[in-house]
Amino acid sequence: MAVRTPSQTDFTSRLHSPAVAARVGTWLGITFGICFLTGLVSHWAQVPDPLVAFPTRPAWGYRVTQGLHVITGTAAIPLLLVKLWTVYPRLFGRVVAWPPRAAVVHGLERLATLVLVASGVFQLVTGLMNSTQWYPWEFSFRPTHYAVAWLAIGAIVVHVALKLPAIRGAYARDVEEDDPDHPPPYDVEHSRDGVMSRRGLLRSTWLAATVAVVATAGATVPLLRKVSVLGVRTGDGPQGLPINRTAVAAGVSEEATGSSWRLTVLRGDSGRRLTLDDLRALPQQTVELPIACVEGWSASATWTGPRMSDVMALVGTSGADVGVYSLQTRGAFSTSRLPANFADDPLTLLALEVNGETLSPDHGYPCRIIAPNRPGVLQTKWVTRLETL
Ligand SMILES: Nc1nc2c(c(=O)[nH]1)N[C@H]1C(S)=C(S)[C@@H](COP(=O)(O)O)O[C@H]1N2
Ligand SMILES: [Mo]
Repeated sequence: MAVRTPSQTDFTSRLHSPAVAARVGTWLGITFGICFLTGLVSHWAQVPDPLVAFPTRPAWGYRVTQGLHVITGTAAIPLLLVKLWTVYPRLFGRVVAWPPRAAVVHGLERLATLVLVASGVFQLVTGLMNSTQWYPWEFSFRPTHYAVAWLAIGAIVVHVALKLPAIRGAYARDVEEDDPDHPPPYDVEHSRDGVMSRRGLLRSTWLAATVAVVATAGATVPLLRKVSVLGVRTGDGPQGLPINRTAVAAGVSEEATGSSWRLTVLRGDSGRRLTLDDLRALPQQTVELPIACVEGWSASATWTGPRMSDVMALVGTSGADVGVYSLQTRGAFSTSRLPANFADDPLTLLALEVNGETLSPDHGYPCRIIAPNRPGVLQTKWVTRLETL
């Protein structure tokens, strides 16, 4: 039997059309755009020493931007799958074009498409895996996801610019109508009507994206908690708050957090060693602040403890970044850097209690950082040392 590569004319479904591609592509562009912008915010919040300080207000800001990041990324998954399916017969199109100018444009278009597909799939797959806490790769997630985001957004800009005439054309007529100037490559008379109209495909696509959002958004939108069957975090957990990593998983023993525990506060050569009772003797504040995990879940809680600025004032004046070190010995989350504007903020606490109870071991007993507008990953638990940087 002779085997041959298919050509575009073999794909006779009317669903493989610019009419569908342009419409799904628009929503894909919107979701990737929101993902990109909210991703920049998340990156800014996490770089150790940014050019411009990340603001401490609004206190709920990171909860909203990171929630949006993960929700729009999730919605983009069904959109990307439909878009790829709609356009994939074009892979089998003519590679060589003539005259040279057309060949250059065509080559560029193909290159942009290749970068776009590769980076888009990479971002959604690694992002989804990250939001389920599955890290089977060797590379560091955040810098990689950040670098590839620029590739993706660049390729989107080139792709949209090159496709603008086709996009305009697609929106100029009804979805079910073909462009008479650019008829489909196959014999329209004998095209397969298939099981679905283009409108039907678009409706199913919007529905799939909505289901994906509703099934996961409850991780951060309290009203949706009950319906979000796929929500990575349910809002349950000891003391009414989910746990990211338990004390056992972090290698933090009961012995280390027992009566021998001390908090070392350092400023240059001068330092203090404080007991838990010393911290309790400082003026106590109660604030309501969310934990907003980069993985997309978030939950609000009431925290009580001394202000960070009051603790640091024990060793001198404020105004410096503070290094935060935990009892956890390994792992990237065992330390964090508290920028000066966060360390001085009246809402930033060295929390001893959550929701009216002493912190449970898993929530960071004896004490943890809680600061406004800060990624969860930087709200360090089991703190043992603070040091001005
Ligand atoms: N020492 C330490 N602190 C940590 C972590 C960690 O792994 N180790 N995880 C962080 C992450 S990713 C999040 S989202 C929050 C979650 O806080 P919770 O487990 O009390 O809800 O803790 C942060 N603090
Ligand atoms: Mo997190």
